[in-house]
Amino acid sequence: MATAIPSLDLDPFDPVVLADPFASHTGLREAGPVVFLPRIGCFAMARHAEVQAALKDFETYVSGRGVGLADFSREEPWRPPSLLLEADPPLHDRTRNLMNRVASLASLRKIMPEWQAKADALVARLVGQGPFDAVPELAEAFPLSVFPDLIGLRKAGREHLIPYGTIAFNAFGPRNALLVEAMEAAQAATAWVAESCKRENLRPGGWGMQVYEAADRGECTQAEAERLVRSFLTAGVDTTVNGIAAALHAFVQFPDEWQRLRADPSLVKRAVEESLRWGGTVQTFFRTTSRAAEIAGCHIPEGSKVLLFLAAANRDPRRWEDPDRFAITRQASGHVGFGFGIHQCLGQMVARMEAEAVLGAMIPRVAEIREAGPVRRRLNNTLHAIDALPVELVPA
Ligand code: OVM
Repeated sequence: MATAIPSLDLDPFDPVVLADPFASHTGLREAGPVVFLPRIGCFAMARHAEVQAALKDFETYVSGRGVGLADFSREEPWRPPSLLLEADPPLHDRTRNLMNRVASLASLRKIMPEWQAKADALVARLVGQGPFDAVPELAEAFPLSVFPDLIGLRKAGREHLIPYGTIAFNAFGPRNALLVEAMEAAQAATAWVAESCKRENLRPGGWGMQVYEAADRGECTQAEAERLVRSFLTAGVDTTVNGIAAALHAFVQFPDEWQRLRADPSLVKRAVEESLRWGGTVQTFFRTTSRAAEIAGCHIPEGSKVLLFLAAANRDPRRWEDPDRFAITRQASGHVGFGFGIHQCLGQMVARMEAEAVLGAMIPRVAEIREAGPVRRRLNNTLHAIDALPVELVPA
């Protein structure tokens, strides 16, 4: 006997839902291990156990038909598919192994002192300056000061990186006003990114050029290298910007946790992990069933789109105690903020290192992170993004 799958009258891409996605998570989790969303014609999972199980079973829940609402076997994707995110084995494993060697922990460790010095200088400038908007001046400024140089991008036009990320993350949802507006606003960004991925526009020594050098060794074609470099540019900026913003926002809302971190700076890695669990930067990703699936006694037919609520899984009370509480001393590992399984975030160490550098710079210098105005959201079909975060950093 199959367990009946309840229907829920929820459009996850409705602006009201996007403005406060956490409000809909309880209903999604409590309706059942699998729910059907007739408003978008997709199945959905929001509990940690099922989200993780689906991510683990990459042969049933495939990525090659797109990880957004569009089924690439029926609809043409808005750009040539990513050779990592929107690919399945064996192609995925070949490209992923190549990219893992480029985006290595060893190369990141080498540059961490340089990143820390940059974060220290940036924070030193912002402390005691009165109120400022932490989104442009810190959450955007820091990643933009380190990541494009890591890839080896040309200097001119880097302002296109965030608008391009906005398009890409909106494109996982329906063709709603958010996507149409992002595309219209950032036509030039798409062209700039395409140009920037070309070999002649990448600096020697950067991660971008290293992908081409892997192509020279026969690990992929030159055309594949160009598209793999695009993955760095698409996935590496908007995500870390909003990850840092979410961490700052968490400490604004839980000031005692900032004092706890200042009292024991060795908690910084835990704090970053907890903000990844709590913050919900990447809210959702889809998979498509390659065959009939059974999960928690529920039957999902072949060819179904399944929406996985990563951020809801990260606050599932079945998995975490008092999940809505931001608590830096908790064991947050096991969160699915970076996904799980073969597609788990390639750049996760970049994201962690950037956040650690920012918090590390703030710990000795900032006695208090004071709210200086209302937080404003930037609605996006995939990201839980912050548009404005007015704060004042009280000097230590
Ligand atoms: C990609 C990619 C990977 C992860 C996330 C993402 C837009 C894109 O390979 O292009 O979001």
